[in-house]
Amino acid sequence: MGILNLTPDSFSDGGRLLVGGRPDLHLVADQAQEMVAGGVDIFDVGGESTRPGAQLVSPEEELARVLPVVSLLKSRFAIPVSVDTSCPRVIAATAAEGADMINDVRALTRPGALEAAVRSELPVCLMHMRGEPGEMQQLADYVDVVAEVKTFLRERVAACEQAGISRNRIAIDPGFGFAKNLEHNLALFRALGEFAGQDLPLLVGVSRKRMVGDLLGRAVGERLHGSLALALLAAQQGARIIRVHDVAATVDVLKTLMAIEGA
Ligand code: YH5
Repeated sequence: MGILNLTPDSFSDGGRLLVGGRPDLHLVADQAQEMVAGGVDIFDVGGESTRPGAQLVSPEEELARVLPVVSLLKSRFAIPVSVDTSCPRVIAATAAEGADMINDVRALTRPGALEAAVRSELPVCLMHMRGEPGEMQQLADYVDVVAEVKTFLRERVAACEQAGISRNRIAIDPGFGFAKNLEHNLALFRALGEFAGQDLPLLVGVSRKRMVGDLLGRAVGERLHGSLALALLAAQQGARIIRVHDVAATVDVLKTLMAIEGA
């Protein structure tokens, strides 16, 4: 899964695809084309920054960032488009534009989000986090992080199934870096095999994150090698979707694993 970040947040890779605060469709098309050349399977388009301390974005602003890009990607590429959103209006509007999946870091807990996802009939990815991005690191407090994340995801999967999203449309994600410190991230990473064994596709996103920085003492621009190592280790433990910035490099790594595993 290749990340197309449409936020102005210059912390990681944000802002690179925007001109005057809005996505520049030439820049987006070039970035998407590079990902296609690298072997991307899914685009992930996001217009809300979830960085700690980031401003909340209005539905209007989020839609103005995301909708033209979904439209562009659907018209130019035969690659499924995931939308990284928690907002019911964004779910509905992007689904109508042809989006293929909803990736919600809030696991469809916002009022109206679950209903919008049901109406969209799209597959969903449910991710674990606590609180809101601005305060979430204060909530990084667990007795047993693996058990607590598992319980949360089990409850959200049950809520989705009850609302009418069938199990074969649900993926799960422990949410690396979201209300977690390094110790929590490591415990969850070591338990990825257990998450993968729950008969739902497992999505893992660690690309360039602070977890990599903490492990290696690397600034955000120097985290490729660590991100690739974690991508491989996640896939080896059964992760089915790896969310990354660096598609070509990650695809090479995953191809070597698939060759060795004979998959
Ligand atoms: C995720 O894990 N993450 S947005 C800080 C960074 C680098 C990257 C420089 N959306 C996930 O990618 N969706 C995000 O430090 C996600 N799983 C799913 N399903 C945060 C992000 C990032 C943050």
